[in-house]
Amino acid sequence: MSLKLFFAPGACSFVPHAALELAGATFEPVIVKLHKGEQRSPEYLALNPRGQVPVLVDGADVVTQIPAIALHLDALFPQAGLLPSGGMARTRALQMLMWMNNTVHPTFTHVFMPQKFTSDEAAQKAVKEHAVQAYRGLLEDMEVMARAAAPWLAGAQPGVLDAYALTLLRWGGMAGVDPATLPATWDLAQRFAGLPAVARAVERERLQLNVYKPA
Ligand SMILES: N[C@@H](CCC(=O)N[C@@H](CS)C(=O)NCC(=O)O)C(=O)O
Repeated sequence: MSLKLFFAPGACSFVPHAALELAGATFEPVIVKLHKGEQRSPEYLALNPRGQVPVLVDGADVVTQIPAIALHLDALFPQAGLLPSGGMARTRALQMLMWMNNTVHPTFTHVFMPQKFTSDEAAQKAVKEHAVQAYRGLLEDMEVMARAAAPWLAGAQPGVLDAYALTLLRWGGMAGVDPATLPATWDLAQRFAGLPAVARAVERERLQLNVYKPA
């Protein structure tokens, strides 16, 4: 098996990055410098025409989209428990994974890249302000889920949901949300980052967990 992960430090690609480390996988990490626009190079667009990270290359196959990559890694490394193996626990975990990916994540995109949604600068400011409020509310919803973590979001084993929660909480800091106001999520993120396998991904990305700066 030959696995390669295209990732950007601090981006959503942390989810498969942490998952690969949790699974003890041998993989080649390839950094994509988003701030330099490397995701729009012809070579990268040939790999992923959407010009985004993450991209997982498994042999001759290219897999994009975090839920698809998560399911692919879960199938390759069933012993890692990246997701619950079956029953309602798996259904609930997939429900949370899809919500993180299709609701929370794109709301942050409106905070971080309002220029993707309008070229009007005044409108960009309004989009961002509105999205910051919406994002805060979604993190509060995630806090309720983190309070019920036992001890991880999907139950007994750490996995992709915890990696996503850590990422979304870090981004909250950039949106002006103090992680101290979300104590269960903050505790979860610190416990997750402290796992030796996850610490390897944190170190490779040189991630600072708390990036909140008071306004
Ligand atoms: N739906 C995609 C979202 C991926 C995404 O939003 N990637 C961002 C980083 S978090 C990206 O590559 N942005 C670069 C750009 O849009 O130019 C997934 O699940 O993989």
